[in-house]
Amino acid sequence: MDTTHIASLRSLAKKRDVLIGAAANWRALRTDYAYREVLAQEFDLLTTENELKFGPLSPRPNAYDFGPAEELVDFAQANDMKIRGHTLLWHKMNPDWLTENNFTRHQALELLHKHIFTVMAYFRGEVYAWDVVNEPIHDNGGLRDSFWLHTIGPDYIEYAFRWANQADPNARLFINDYGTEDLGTKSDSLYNLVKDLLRRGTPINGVGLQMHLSIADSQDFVKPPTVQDLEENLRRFADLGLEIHITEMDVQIQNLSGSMEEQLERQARVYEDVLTVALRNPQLKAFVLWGFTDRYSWIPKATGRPDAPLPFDEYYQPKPAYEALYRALQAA
Ligand code: 9MR
Repeated sequence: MDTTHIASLRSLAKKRDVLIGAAANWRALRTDYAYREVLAQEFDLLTTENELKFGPLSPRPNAYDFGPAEELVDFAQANDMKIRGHTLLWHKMNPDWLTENNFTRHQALELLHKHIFTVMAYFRGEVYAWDVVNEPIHDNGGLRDSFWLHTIGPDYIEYAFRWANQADPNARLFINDYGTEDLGTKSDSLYNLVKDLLRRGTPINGVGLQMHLSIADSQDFVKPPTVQDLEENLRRFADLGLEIHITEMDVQIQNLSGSMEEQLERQARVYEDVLTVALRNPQLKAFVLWGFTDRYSWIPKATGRPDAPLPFDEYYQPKPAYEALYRALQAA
């Protein structure tokens, strides 16, 4: 670590009364000492990257393995970090026994109820915020097809929030999606969905904007929102009385032209702009990165290309993006 950093991101964030977090995974936590050190030093919020998804938790019917998730929770507690539970319902990473049986609507509702109560009761009081429903909006607007949508129907979302609220009344309940950071069809759909949920009295506390961005010109991926769009979008969600979490930020630079130094500077500017704008909104309560070191990012695996999307390099050295986050927190 560069010794010119007197403070850490978490100490700066604390002054501004916002949480700064990173997604973490069990394997890295288990095997990599430096990973644990930097995670605990810089962040005061930990999101479970995969360990609380339905498939990993319950590969066989009627059986749950909480071991890996529990290790993440224990680590967070030992280091005075809060936990974001990710995620109760998603269209991906579901167990085969769930998706490959022809369950009826009634059976699916029972399974949903059981899943929410089993998982949330287990971690009651320990998980500060849950992504109750993840990525419910289709990229073209409208609801995304999933086991839950086609088996239960659109009201699966409302059921999920009501049951989550019963299972742990003190947990903050979030709806989380990507591509909803700027103003556009998908973001409008999310806005209209939560507005409608609120009108029906659904217990939903906040909206998670993932913020998986790419500045690589040739990539079909979410581009950074303009400062104006982001500001306006955050304002409209905040005006509904919702909390805002930035939940999964990373910035792809693969295929960018220019020297590595220039690429990392461009990346840093995106981090700085997004955090600066987000911090201007009083409803911004947490700012979370999807990992923190390039060593374990999901992106090279998912895109099949090398990348460096996070604020620490593979050797845990802070990159310009780290300096950018630091500056943005200091200035807030
Ligand atoms: O980072 C996660 C990766 O390890 C998994 O293989 C992948 C499975 O689809 O999910 C990744 O996390 C996703 C998150 O749960 C929801 N938003 C998008 C994230 C990146 O794909």
